[in-house]
Amino acid sequence: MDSLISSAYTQALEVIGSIEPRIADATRQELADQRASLKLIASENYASPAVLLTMGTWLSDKYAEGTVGHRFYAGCQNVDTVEALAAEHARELFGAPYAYVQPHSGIDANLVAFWAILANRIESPYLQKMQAKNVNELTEADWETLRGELGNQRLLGMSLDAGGHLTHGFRPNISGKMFHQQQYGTDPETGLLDYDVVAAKAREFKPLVLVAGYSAYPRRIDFAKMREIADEVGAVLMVDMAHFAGLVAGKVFTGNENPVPFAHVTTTTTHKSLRGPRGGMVLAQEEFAADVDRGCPMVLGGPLSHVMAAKAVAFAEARTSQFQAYSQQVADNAKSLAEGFLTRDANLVTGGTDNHLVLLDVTSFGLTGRQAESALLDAGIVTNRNAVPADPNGAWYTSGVRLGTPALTTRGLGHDEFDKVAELIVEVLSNTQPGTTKAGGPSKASYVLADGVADRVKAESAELLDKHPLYPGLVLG
Ligand code: DSN
Repeated sequence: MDSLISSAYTQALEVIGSIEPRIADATRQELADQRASLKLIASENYASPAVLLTMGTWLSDKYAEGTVGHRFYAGCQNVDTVEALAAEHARELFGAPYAYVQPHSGIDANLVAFWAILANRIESPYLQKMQAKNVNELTEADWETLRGELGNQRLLGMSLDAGGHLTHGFRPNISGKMFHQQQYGTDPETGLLDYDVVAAKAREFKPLVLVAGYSAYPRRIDFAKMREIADEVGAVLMVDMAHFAGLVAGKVFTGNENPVPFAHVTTTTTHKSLRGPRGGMVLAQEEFAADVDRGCPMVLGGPLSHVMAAKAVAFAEARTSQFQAYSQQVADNAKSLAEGFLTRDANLVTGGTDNHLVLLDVTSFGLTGRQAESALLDAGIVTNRNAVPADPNGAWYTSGVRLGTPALTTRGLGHDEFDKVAELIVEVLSNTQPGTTKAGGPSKASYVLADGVADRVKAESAELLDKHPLYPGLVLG
């Protein structure tokens, strides 16, 4: 198999290089760079060669707006097979009554979910006419009323600096503009979600949509409690599990920690801890299925058939016992990483983790997140800066660095190696000083990394990485 994969990619890059060599070169270089760095971006992973190869085919050439068996283009029989299979695998994997595998990204999935919730829950004669396709009966005044009704619905979601996502009602995002929004945060002392505070806000605000889920919260959520809150105030519970879908599929998050049985609508990406192709998906209870199904072409452009095919392959991989073991290791490794920081006196938001990520507060190193991210990159450690709750440095410079274990766990790193990763990170940050601006004042961006540290850390990382090669057996000729 290794030689087949090596020869497939070698030949593919030759074909690509014969047309645009710079693209072939960048693709080769990306593999080399990924192989040589410690990738700790919590939202990234390494998809299997089977998933990657599935994306590089002529399925990409087909337009297939609509849904299975109900397309706006002729000749979609094979795309129907692909989409139906991906949806079937997704339903089985997550125990969901309905799955929509067309969204191109997590943000697209959330937009489809928002539209489906509005269409399903707003009791508007105008909307009913629109759904019944009698749109020509609507006057300009009707449209005006409809826009007012749709545009003023209420959404309550977790704030960005507490770990929520942009699409959970962040003001500058479309979700914070199309909805009348309010946000819940985390406890200022513990950094933890306080369900009583969420419930109190929900009672007062009475949202149509209660959004749960996160991009940078290092803890699990009790979705039964969130559903209770939603039910009490008559809200729809929408869960964005983009970050932890792999932990749900891998049965690490079960019972109240699995959102799928509790949420009316669950959205996700497919490329993070789930380790599939870059893309999105919506899972829903039956009552929302017809509205979600209208995602394309009412919200989305034509589905990417080659990516839906790769989703089917990834879901087939995710139902194996190997994937379950992998997911458990992702969570175990995050604990090792967190312990590695705590034993070296570094500060973590919430004091630790019980999912796949840790949020390191770099204030105690005298750095901004931006300085820390850049210094770590110099040493071959790829992370992303991230706001911490009530961050004094805002969302651009930040005071934190977010670190996740899904990618390096795919490479095979384990407990002791993640402790070593924490040691290397602390070594870099302890040897980094904030720089100055051109005018000589304090800078939030520039930094000075002590001589020799980057090379020393790179050499130590190389020892870890060489033991766990990325795509072992893949040799480009
Ligand atoms: N870009 C994703 C992440 O890094 O969490 C969220 O959009």
